Amino acid sequence: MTALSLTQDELKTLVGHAALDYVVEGEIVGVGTGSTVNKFIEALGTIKGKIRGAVSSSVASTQRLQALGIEVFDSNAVEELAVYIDGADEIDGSGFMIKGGGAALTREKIVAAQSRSFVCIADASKRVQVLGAFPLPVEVVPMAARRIVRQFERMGGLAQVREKDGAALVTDNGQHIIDVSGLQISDPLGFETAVSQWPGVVTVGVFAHQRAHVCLLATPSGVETLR
Ligand code: ABF
Repeated sequence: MTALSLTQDELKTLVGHAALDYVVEGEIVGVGTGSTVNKFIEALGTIKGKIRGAVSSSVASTQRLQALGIEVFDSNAVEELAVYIDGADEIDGSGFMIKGGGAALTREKIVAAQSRSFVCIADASKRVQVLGAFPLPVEVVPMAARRIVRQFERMGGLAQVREKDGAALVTDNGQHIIDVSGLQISDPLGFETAVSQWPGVVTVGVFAHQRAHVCLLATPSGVETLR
């Protein structure tokens, strides 16, 4: 393939459009969150007459979908979804991901769990050998935040409560986010299982049990499909 000279924004547009191939006509599609997904949402607008609607993983994506005239269903009003399309902060060769940079990880994991297939859309900068260079987001109940910070520090991580406008960021679910840097997550399945048990952890941003089945990776040579 010839190398294309594309900006990161153009790469996101490319992969957002490529994801349309995975949308099942006549069905409700699971839609994630983030700047790459925003490109997918724009593309979805061009075929909105061919789908029943969407289940969304964030208030922000819901607003974008509705602005395009795409009906957004409550996840409880829908049974299994054929496909969930979302971005990632990191993805490894097994489809295990770190997600949550946009603070929507809990709803993202819920919609992913409701879907038969997870299609991850990302630019090539997100592909890693081992998860952990991107600070791991963990959504927590606020009263447990300090103790969970200390637990991550005992594992060798550097953890801090995410802030916005000088105060702790509050998620769509009314919770806080802890970002943990300095981890090397060599066993994503075991790590996700263990941290998910800690009291006060709502959702850990390792998506191993809800891994991606397909990864569409935008590269300067075009979109690569990894399975
Ligand atoms: C969501 O959006 C998140 O899980 C992840 O944090 C982020 C990726 O955003 P972007 O596409 O803007 O890099 O999928």
